[in-house]
Amino acid sequence: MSQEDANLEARLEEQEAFDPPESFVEQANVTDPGIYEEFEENWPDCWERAADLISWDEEYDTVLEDGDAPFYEWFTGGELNASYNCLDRHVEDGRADEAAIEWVGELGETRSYTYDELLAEVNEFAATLRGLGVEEDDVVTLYMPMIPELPIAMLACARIGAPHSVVFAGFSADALATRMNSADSEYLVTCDGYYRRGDALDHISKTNEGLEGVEHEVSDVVVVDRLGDDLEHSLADNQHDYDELVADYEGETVEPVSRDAEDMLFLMYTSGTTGQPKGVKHTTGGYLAYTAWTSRAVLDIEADDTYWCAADIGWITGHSYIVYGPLALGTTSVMYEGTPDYPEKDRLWQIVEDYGVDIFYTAPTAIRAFMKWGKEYPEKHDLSSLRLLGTVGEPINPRAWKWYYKHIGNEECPIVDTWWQTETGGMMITTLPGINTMKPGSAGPPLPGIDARVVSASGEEVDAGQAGYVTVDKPWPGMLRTLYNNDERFINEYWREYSDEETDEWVYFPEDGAKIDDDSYITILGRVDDVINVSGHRLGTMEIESAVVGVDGIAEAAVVGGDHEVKGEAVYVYAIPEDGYDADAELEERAVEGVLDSIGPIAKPEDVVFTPELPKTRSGKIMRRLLEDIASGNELGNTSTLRNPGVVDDIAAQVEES
Ligand code: 6R9
Repeated sequence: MSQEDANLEARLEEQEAFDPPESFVEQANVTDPGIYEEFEENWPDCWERAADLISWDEEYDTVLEDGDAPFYEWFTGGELNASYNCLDRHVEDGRADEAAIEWVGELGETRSYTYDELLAEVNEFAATLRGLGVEEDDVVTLYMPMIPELPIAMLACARIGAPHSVVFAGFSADALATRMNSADSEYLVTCDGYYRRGDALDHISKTNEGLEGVEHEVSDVVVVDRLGDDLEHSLADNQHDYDELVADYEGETVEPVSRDAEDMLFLMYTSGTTGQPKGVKHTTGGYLAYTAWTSRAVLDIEADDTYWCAADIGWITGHSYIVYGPLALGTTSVMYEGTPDYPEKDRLWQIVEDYGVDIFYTAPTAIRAFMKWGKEYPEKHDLSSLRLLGTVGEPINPRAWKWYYKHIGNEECPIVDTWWQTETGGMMITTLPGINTMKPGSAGPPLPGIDARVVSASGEEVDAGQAGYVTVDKPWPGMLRTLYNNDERFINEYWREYSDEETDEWVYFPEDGAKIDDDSYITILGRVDDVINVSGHRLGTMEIESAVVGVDGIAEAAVVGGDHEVKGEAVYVYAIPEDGYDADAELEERAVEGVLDSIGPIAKPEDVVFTPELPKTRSGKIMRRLLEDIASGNELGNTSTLRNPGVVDDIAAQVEES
């Protein structure tokens, strides 16, 4: 390292607060610090500012309807169509020839869709879905990787008022079946396969295996041909080739259906405390207004920008900030099919340079990988088009933040560290990039109008410097409305903990721990439930445990998250073999297979440790904390409350050996 570099590193390391660069502030969408007070004084009508970013077919009568809390309703009486808002209105505004989606395939091919072209594709696929018999309110499952047909299908569903349920393509056949069963979904759009690191991956076999587990009749399956001759496969009677089917509807248009603001736009399944994934329900008006508003205020998106969220549309981040928010604002959204290190570790920076990306949004796990690969990769490229950087999905450590700030942003781009969840629909806690000082590692204050706090177990706000739990004490437009077909679980999961049902005061509990700083900034510490965060992806330990226990030869298992340098957390399995089975490499392999089959490669265990016993309290509960400490290589906590304290040392010794 040169002396100059070393000085710079030393300066950065010490610096704890960063003011937004002047050049950014001068042009930012939101710059008046008075916005916080304005929202507070004018709550809930302040949210009309978000609703004003949307075109309504029918104006709403009421901003917030809280008569049946916590089943809140937003912008009631209003009617709108999300696909109209993301497409038609921009075409009508004379922006037909502006790029809506710039797609980059892993093998190097590109596809560019102007707003006019995207609208035409969406119209044709909407007509196709109608032709298959899809009606308003039928849930259509989309099991697709990062190919343009995915956002096209989402917007086509939105156009005809059919909620979509996107299942991440990396999820297993079982996961597809569970979600289709839960949503009673009779239609599926999928593809033959896709490319990963240059290899053609078979997706249709996995799809077919999943379909075998669907308990009701599936009317139609539409299959996008992504691999051409690279994969031979046959189609069953109810399966149709996407292109052939759509060809029958060439040039057709479909009038966007006016949806009630509170009609469901989509379902998104996410992991929770129990083994069953939760079907988070988002509605049309509040969600679209909220994602558009946060895209504008936090990501600073303008129509003329080229914006890139390098997430997968199979997760909420991609729904809100690749598709709905950015397209509602009429910007250009970049979509990349592949991995960041294929063919080389500078792939993303090549794309930033090629497209002149203005705004880049990714996860800390990716940033830690970039750091590991080295600054020479971004240095090969001209990244001067960048104006703003963002992160999402997990806490970012200050070192990674500073690396991102310096080596990607050249100290000229503010970073927004945005805390939010599948359930919140959009960002909740983050700095506003044109207003607030940034503190690496701390997400920042709650957004204007968001009443997030850090409280103790009994619900009292904690003092500065103290840790506690995040709560949100007032509703917001992007919030989930319920868990699909399960109002009771909705109340139990999110509202029971801190609400006072007698006085009808409802408090949302996101199940995250946090610390409050003396300037009211919130530092998120992580999940406080049985959910672990692997590379920014949310996984339920219970789901993984049931997969492991489902393997022949395994009697009991405990799954925990342990610290991991790049992934943040990684999956560690502790398992007791059944009598008569050897704790050998074969059993370990089958345990890993079990997880891959029931969830997918993202949940792949880092290590499987066999043990004759698991550490348990006297009441028989597995002490996960201790296993987490072992997995993370931490000092072991108190073991005196255990029924079987000796087992902990045995396990720890075994882990050290391996
Ligand atoms: C958007 C998304 C939600 C969980 C959430 C929290 C963690 C998300 C974060 C963050 C620290 C951030 N999380 N953003 N933790 N800082 N900026 O990731 O949704 O997949 O539902 O995960 O992710 O623990 O509760 P989702």
